[in-house]
Amino acid sequence: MASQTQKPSPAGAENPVTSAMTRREKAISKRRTNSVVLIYAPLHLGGSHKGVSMGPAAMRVAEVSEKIQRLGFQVEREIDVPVPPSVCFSDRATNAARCVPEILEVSQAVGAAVEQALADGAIPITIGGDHSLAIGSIAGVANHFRKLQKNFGLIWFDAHGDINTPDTTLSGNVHGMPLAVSLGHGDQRLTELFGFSPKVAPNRAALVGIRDLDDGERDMIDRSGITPFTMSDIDHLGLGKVTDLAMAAVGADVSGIHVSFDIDVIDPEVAPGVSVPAAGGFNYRESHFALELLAQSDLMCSLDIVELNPARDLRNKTAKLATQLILSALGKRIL
Ligand SMILES: [Mn+2]
Repeated sequence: MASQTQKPSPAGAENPVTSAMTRREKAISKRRTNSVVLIYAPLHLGGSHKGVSMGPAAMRVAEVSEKIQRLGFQVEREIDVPVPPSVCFSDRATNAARCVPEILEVSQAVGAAVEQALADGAIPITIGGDHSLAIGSIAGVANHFRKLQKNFGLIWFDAHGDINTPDTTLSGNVHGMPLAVSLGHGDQRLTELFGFSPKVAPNRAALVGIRDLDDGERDMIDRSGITPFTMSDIDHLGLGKVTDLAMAAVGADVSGIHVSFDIDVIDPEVAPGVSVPAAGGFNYRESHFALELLAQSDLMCSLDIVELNPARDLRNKTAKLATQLILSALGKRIL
């Protein structure tokens, strides 16, 4: 009989299925919050590719809100940030930095929404749109922690440096400048958003995954004092180790880490739906693993997912991946 062949479990041994459930329950119970606010910012004025304005719609098609709720989170609000018309876009007369007043208007709205979400105890997730929206989201995070007299760290995942200024830019596109702006360099109308600068100290900022830099950006990375991790570093050490090092570099004495995730950090074979693809990026599992590690640290306070360009995507593949990456960042686990 089966009952005679079954040995009683030795004391202390756990059923692997039961212990797996316990692990998951433990992970959920130690989350910093069970609330999320989704901020959709279909901003395309920072780059030359209008398709990024369809990013929020593609993420809704991929059911980002429903999937976050299925993971056990409350989606408290879904905010659609209005974007001004793109008449500024053809204005090459001010090509040092195009569409600054319009991007500033969007940044103010994004920043206010992010700050309010943090004040309400939620994780704001800003879905772009091009990367210039991070000027706003990081300003909102900075304003929140400044009022509490606390610090935050910044991990910026990107194939590109996004650290140009009007003096170094080759295109005038502000989506190549938001990291510089957040560190206090560049157009003063942007750096002075909410009346203080810099938004983040360079010793609390890391740039991960870079492989396509302008010459001016190389100098700026050297001079800025941020901690860079190139794709060569990732080849050498692995992305798990590099993510640990990035968290250690920015995470001393902080109450949270803002993650600004440009989908172009992923290899275009895996994530084709981006505006400025660069070969040689993260593979599928690496992309998830970096965000899983951040989730396990429970340090991520806020997240940007940017540069999704559905006009270049294949059957919404990249939006589906971006949705799954958000779930990994929020703590979705294999077991
Ligand atoms: Mn970027």
